[in-house]
Amino acid sequence: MSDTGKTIVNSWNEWDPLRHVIVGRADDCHIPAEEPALDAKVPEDSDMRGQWGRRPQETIDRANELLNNFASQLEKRGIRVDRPTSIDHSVPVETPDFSTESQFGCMPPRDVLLTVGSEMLEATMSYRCRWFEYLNYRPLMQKYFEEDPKFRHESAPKPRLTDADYHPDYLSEKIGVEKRLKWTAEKFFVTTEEEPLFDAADVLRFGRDLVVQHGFTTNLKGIEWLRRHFPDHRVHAVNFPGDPYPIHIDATFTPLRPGLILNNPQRRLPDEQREMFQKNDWQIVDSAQPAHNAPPPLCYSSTWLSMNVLVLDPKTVCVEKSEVYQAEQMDKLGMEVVEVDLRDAYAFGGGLHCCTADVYREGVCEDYFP
Ligand code: ABU
Repeated sequence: MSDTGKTIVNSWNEWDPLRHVIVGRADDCHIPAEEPALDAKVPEDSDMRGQWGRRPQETIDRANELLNNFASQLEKRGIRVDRPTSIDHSVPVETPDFSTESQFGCMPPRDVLLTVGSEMLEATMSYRCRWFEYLNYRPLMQKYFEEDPKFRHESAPKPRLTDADYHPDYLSEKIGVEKRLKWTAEKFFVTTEEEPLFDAADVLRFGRDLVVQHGFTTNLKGIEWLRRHFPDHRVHAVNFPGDPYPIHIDATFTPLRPGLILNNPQRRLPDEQREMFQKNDWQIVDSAQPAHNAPPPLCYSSTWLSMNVLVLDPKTVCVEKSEVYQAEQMDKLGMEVVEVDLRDAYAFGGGLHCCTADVYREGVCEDYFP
């Protein structure tokens, strides 16, 4: 154990100056075989339907090239970057309750790791293929544990992910967007309330307040588990009825600095959930439109990865290079834009926020909503 007493892990929000971050790797990423929660997210007209197996090597190499370049860009700005250690993702996930043919990958870290202050919490996850994904990050967790005497390494209870965790209505081939929108407006999602489930990327950190999306990957029991796990925080459940495939909050609701949030104009936060922001004079503005009409090939995510930006400090933000409308909006909002080429890595699980996980941001836990 280090006797230097150095603080390695500290991050309370999405915008304080970033000093240390994890950037994912595309190594050995797989398109997993069909399974309930994953199928519900794959858009009905997607080129991914019915396909699975290891991703083509040339796409893995290209994604790694872009992720490595992004890591170097951050390092050149003085930010320490760590990378996961890829496990063999071709190994099936087998538990007494289920089995899948392969895993997913070590992208994107934001889905798995939630940093709150000096704690890094491994999420339960809700896809069977992602059950062992935390193992890619264990060497880093061990290192932080050795180096930082205050680091809290936590793991949420592993879920059983039996069929009881998923609503069978979502498993039919063609549901149609209209019905999906009706269901999501009614908060009828693919995951049931069988046991606590959450992905870390459904959580946004605003100091004392955690804002958590209730959707496909996080259920109400998962939100309640977070509430009990973080007793000094206020945990708020939000949902975005305009999203027919609601997973992960970070292409929907993007805080840029204290007092300013971008909201996806197709996935507006309902009026009754805006109260805490309005009462404290926070502005929620519609984000710019994406620059693309469709996601890249074999991509789970929507075109709204345009707003999946990484804030480096309250005046500086990384925006994907081709997302010209988003960059223009950031400029008008007074942010310095750092362009990052990442679109060819989107298929591996997301954009600039997704493909990172905070380790250290300057600052302390503040109350922005007194
Ligand atoms: N992981 C963020 C993806 C959200 C979206 O597809 O819009």
